[in-house]
Amino acid sequence: MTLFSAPGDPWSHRTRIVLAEKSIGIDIVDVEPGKYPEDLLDLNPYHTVPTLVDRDLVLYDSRVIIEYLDERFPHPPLMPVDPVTRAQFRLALYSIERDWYTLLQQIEGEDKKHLPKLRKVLADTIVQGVDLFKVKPFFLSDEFSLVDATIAPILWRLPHYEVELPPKAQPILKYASHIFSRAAFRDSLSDREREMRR
Ligand SMILES: N[C@@H](CCC(=O)N[C@@H](CS)C(=O)NCC(=O)O)C(=O)O
Repeated sequence: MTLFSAPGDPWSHRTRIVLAEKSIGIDIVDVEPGKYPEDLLDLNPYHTVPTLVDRDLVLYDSRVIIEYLDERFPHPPLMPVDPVTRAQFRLALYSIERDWYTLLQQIEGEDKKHLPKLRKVLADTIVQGVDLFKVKPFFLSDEFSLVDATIAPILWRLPHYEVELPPKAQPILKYASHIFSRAAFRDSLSDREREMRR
């Protein structure tokens, strides 16, 4: 299997976290946004990373990829079994992608004028969910899940993008250091991501 991944991209990062949690051996091809190689452009009509190649199967969109990995490599399972909790976790994935990832993408974008406002909106959006991080060691669960793999790349990047969480976000910071201390999380980091917190 091959994963085309950008070293600073949070969508690629969540895919690398899932690979590391499941100890899946894979060739990771580092590519730079705007300079993707021809073979990647031919494989993925949307010209995005991450893109996974598993023999004849080509998958893009990190959600499609991580759900495939969880089904193809069932141990350890990264989604709950019961349909209601699964649906709730899928809803959490949807909200984090739609709210947190979209805001981070805007912060990464060109328009410096709106940066302070966008940083504050992202911090406020994250803090809104603080109670969800008080209940269990992982996101609403005793076990690490795809939701944790999705949250972690954003929390990891907050200092790099100068997004400051207020004091009441303490349970989120505690949750974050718990996730960041996992061996799989450390293994998932590209050199560029390591630099983000040096
Ligand atoms: N929803 C997609 C988003 C992927 C995405 O936007 N990837 C960026 C990473 S930088 C990308 O490849 N953009 C195209 C480009 O920069 O040329 C996913 O989950 O994979």
